[in-house]
Amino acid sequence: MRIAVVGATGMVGEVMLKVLAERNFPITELIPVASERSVGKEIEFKGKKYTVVGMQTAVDMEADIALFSAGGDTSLEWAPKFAAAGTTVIDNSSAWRMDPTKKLIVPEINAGELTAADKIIANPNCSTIQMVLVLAPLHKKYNIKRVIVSTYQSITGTGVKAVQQLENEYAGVRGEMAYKYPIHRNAIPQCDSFEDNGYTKEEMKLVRETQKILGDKTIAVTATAVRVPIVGGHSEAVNVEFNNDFEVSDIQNILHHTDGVVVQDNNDTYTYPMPMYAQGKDDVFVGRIRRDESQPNTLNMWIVADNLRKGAATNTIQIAEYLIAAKLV
Ligand code: A2P
Ligand code: 11C
Repeated sequence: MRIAVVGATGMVGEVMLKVLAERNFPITELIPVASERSVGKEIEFKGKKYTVVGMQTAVDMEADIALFSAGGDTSLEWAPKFAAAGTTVIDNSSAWRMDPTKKLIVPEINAGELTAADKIIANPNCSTIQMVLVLAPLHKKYNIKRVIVSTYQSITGTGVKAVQQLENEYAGVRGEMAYKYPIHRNAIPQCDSFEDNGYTKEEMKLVRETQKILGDKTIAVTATAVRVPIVGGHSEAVNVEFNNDFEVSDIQNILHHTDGVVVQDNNDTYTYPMPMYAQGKDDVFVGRIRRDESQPNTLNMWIVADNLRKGAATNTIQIAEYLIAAKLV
């Protein structure tokens, strides 16, 4: 496979290169792509050096698959051009996710929807992926009525600028601010910009993307997304009300047998998911699984994943692996 990584010099792009190497993805030619600023720069992949090319050069190279993580505007402009050249685009930005003509894929849940005609495929938002991976098997069995989610999101979701801001704050150095406020010793109840309804875009992604991936618009979701000074991953407190009753032990058992999910749930040994342990891992970790005693058929959970891995690079690459295995590229 000839693979273009668009945004290869960025935070997610770098993790994509790492994950491609780790998984021994079948690459015959790697094409690192970034903005004109980076053209000619060298990046390393599996001990070899590759030169970064610009967008039009990459389109003309007609790769089999392009993994995009270069922001929404770049995707809106360039993904159709790659697709027109015969390249299948898997896009990690929010540009195409809610487009009714595009599929929004978490491979363990809905890769079966993909066909060879899908030339632009959307990768969901990081905070959505880790939540729906846990919700999907529970929805199948107990039917979800409503989800209330509060997130504690890593600064790596914002990109290099945010990591730099936190490091500057640690060091007491003045520098460019990724956020409107200091992030060190703080929690900022705003991820992404605000929509007209008073929610942030990140909060509405959790609502809309969950309904699209689970294929059920009747699932009610409400979210509060908060940025915290953490680098290892996103954490989520998730309260789920089902239409049907459940046993907590059955929930644990289902999640034990769910691909991509690891249950870490033992109060006696203080075992629960934390971003410092999720960092660098491809799984989604779930714990603190307990009944919400305030109303019937309701569950509380704590879900953690590395937002740059399963939340972004790993999920994108798993979609590419599926396309190859199913002979759709
Ligand atoms: P560059 O490094 O040349 O700016 P992050 O989200 O970590 O900041 O990374 C964004 C990625 O998207 C980088 O690889 C960046 O390249 C790339 N990128 C940003 N704007 C464009 C653009 N207009 N065309 C192509 N790539 C872009
Ligand atoms: C965050 N979820 O942590 C964002 C990052 O829609 O792909 C990715 C934004 C997106 O802030």
